[in-house]
Amino acid sequence: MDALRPKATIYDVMPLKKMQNPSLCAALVLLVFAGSANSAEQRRFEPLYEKVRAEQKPNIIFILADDLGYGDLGCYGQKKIKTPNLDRMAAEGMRFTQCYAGSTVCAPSRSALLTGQHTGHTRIRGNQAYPLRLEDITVAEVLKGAGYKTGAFGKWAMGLKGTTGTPSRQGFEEWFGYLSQTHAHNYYPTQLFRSSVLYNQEDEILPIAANLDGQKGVYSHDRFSFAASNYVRINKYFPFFMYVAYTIPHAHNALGKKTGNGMEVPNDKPYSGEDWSQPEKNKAAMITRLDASVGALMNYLKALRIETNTLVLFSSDNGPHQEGGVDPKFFNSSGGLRGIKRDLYEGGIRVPMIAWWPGIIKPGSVSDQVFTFWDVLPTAAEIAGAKPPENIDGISLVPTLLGKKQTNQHEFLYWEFHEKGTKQAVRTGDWKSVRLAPGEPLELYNLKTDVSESVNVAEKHPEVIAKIENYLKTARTDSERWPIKSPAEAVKEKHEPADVN
Ligand SMILES: [Ca+2]
Ligand SMILES: [Ca+2]
Repeated sequence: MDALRPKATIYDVMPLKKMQNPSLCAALVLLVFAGSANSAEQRRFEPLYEKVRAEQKPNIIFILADDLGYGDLGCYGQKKIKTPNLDRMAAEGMRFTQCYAGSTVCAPSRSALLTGQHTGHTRIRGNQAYPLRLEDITVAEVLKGAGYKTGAFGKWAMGLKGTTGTPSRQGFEEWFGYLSQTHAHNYYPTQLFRSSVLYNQEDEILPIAANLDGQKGVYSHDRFSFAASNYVRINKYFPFFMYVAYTIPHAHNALGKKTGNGMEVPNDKPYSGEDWSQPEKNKAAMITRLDASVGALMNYLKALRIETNTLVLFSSDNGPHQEGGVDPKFFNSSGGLRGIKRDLYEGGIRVPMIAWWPGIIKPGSVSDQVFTFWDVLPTAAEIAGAKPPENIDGISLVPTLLGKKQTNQHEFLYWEFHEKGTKQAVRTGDWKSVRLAPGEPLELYNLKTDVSESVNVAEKHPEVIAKIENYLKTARTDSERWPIKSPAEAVKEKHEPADVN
């Protein structure tokens, strides 16, 4: 696997910038633990943010889990699966209770994340292979334009080799991972793809000999962690944006169909002795392994002394699955919310979100600010001092991260989902509305009093329904590939639904 190990480069002998100065870092760390939440302290945090930005543009890391539910982490109420590092990340940073993924499955969720547009506008609105176009502006392109180094590792799903949607054509200078999401189901692939400006490679196939002939020599997740820490080390003297799209705890569906256990992981530690089914033990082991990887990266940022200049965001692309032999109820993976992956109820789209930035984000904060995947691009752009594209749906959440009042708020949030016909959902204020098929009545729930969406109150609030119907008139532009369809029309279409996740 030495081919994957970047050689020492000119970057490694460049002088330290002031932000890497140990005494300044120590001063910042002292500030973090200095006081309680009051406005005087808040006034101290703000100039620090400006000072950090003035020294060097802050690094931004986005870590994405795959099908991790709202209730799968200890800091979100999980009782059985151990996630000490993510819990620590929340204790040292800000935990969001109302974060929404872009969609309820992989590809459209990532399209919303990367383009700053919800599924009424973003290019990719379903899981079928369909590439981003060159004119689609990604967060990587925005940050690259602001002088950032850009790298992505893991699962891509925004375009196959040879299309306009590959990472190297969408702003990422360094890339290593799976281009196809179906390929990404296999945790022991015999090959992966790599692109690199540094090494002049574009979607070159990287054979993994250790996995040939059914061998299980290299677990891809571990290799992505390795690539991520290398990327940070090589780019530590530059502002960088790194997107780490892990595949845990997604099921290996084909393996699951064959053996009944698609939860593929090197071992089931530390759950081997539990009285659970093997797929559930493996699922827990996968999540704990992911947790350890995130912890190692946080420790590495501290060891490199760049943690006070690096915002790390951790989230998941959609709710928990019922695949590979697991039952999402077993660990209460939806965290008490209604529904799972493929639902537009909260369990399908509400996800964990932890923001960590020692010295800038107040430790142990919990925010009920609504945070959507399409807010990531404008938030990152503001931090980088870049101008976001005009046709986005997101808003910058920098004020929230800094503990300031968030005056800019969404009027409404929107999702559409196109498997077995089109489903739509809207959230405005505390109201959440779901339409299960075109022409069906809107369901209405008050999330403040009924977060599990158990009582449809549509008939009692015609004025809210009228308002949401009005939003729906302007919420979307038509998509050639994903028009609004009834279930009957969807059945007629040959290539839908594809068995990809
Ligand atoms: Ca997913
Ligand atoms: Ca582009």
